[in-house]
Amino acid sequence: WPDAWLMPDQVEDQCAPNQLEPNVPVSAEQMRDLGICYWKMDDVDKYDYPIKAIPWDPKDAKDPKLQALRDARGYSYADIITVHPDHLPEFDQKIKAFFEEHIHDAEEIRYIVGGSGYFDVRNKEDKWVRVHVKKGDLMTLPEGIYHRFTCDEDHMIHAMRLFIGQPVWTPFNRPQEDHPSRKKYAELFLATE
Ligand code: KMT
Ligand code: NI
Repeated sequence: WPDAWLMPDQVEDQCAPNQLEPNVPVSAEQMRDLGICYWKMDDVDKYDYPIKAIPWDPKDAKDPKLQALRDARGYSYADIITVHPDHLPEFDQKIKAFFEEHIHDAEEIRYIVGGSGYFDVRNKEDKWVRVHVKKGDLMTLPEGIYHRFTCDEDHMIHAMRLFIGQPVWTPFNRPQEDHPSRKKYAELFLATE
């Protein structure tokens, strides 16, 4: 599992690690309890993923582990997004939007094929947990979890975005307490008994 830690409520530089003083690590088990799934993928470099933001057919997956995951979970769409000022159109606007706290009405699936970055998710106490994803990490965030994304200090990430069916990336910014996806998440993962 990737490194993860608690964050302060407010940050000055979103790309800095922003650990508490002293650092409070968050375990794989705690992340699993929030509904996050994780796979360490083998040999990313072997499969030569395009490093530009282009659609990419998951049927072309030569990686048997990715193939198996796709089959098991029904992922039928994939593309590759490169978050870097020279590669992402409207970079400034996008990076700002990624860092707004939001939910989706579907699972968010990211396979990091190059670079690194931070996914921040809210834990059960509504505190930010920062997850440092790197090349080879495949992580899913469940439907309805409050989260955000930022580059780290290397300012470069290539991520395969997978989806079941026609992709919809629409973020619903917090608050969304009445959104069906949020209610579903709360019932599944935040219920007290
Ligand atoms: C998201 O959902 O925030 C993104 O797609 C960001 C880029 S994926 C590393
Ligand atoms: Ni998102």
